[in-house]
Amino acid sequence: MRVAVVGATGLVGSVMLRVLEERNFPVDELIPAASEKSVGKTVKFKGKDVKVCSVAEAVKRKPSVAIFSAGSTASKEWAPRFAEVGTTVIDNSSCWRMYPEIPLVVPEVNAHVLKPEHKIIANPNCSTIQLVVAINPLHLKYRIKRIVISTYQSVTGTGVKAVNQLFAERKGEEADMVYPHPIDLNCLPHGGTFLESGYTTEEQKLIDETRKIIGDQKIMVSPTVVRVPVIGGHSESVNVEFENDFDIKDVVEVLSKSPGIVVQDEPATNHYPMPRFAEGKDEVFVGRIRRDDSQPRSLNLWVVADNLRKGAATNAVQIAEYLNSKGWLQ
Ligand code: 11C
Repeated sequence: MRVAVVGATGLVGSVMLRVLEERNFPVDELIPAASEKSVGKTVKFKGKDVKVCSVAEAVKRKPSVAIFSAGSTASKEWAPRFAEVGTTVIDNSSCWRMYPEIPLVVPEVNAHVLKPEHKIIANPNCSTIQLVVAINPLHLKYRIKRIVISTYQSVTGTGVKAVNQLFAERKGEEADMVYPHPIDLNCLPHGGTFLESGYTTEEQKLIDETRKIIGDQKIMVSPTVVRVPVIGGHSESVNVEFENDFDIKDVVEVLSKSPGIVVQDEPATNHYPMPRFAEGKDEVFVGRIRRDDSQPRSLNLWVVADNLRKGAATNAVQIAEYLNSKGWLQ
């Protein structure tokens, strides 16, 4: 199989290469592509140096699958060109996610929406992916009415320049400012850009993408996105109100048996999910599972995942694995 990784030199692109290697995706030919300034550089794949080519060159090589992590502008321009030559595109940007005809997929939740004719498939936003992996099994059993979510998002979600800002500030060096404020020893209630509604683009994605992936437009979502001086993963405080009541032991059992979830919930030994320990892992970690006594049929959860892996690269590779298992990649 010929596999193109578009944006191969970026933060998510480099994790994508590692995930393809680790999961032993059947790559016969890797086609790392990036913007003109990176053409000619090399990336390491399975112990070999592979030359980075232009995106136009990657299209010419008609890959079986192209996994994009190069931003919305590149996806808008190039995804249709790959699709025209028969390549299936799995796109990490927000560009295609809300088009009704484009599937938005988290394999544990809605792989069933994929069809052989889909040539562009959208990978959701990182904070949505970990949320829906954790709550969909509970939705299937108890039906979700409303979610109140506050996120604690890693600077890696913004990109390598944000990581550099954090560490420059920490060392007392002059930092290139990616955020409008210092990020070290601080929290910014600001992810993405502000919309007229007063919400941010990151918050709006949590509303729209959650409904689309779970397939229920009636679910109410009340989000607050916060950027925190953390690397390793995004954390989420999630309050869920259900239509039907639950038994807390059953909730723990459902979560423990659901694919992609690891329950870490032993308060007596201070065992709960944390981004430092989610880093490098593919699962979604769920803990602090407790009834919300302030209103009926409501539950509190703490949900953590590595935003570059399950939140981006791993989810994209899992989609590719699903397509391959069906024999839908050329
Ligand atoms: C963040 N979730 O942490 C973002 C990064 O729509 O795919 C990914 C943005 C997106 O800032």
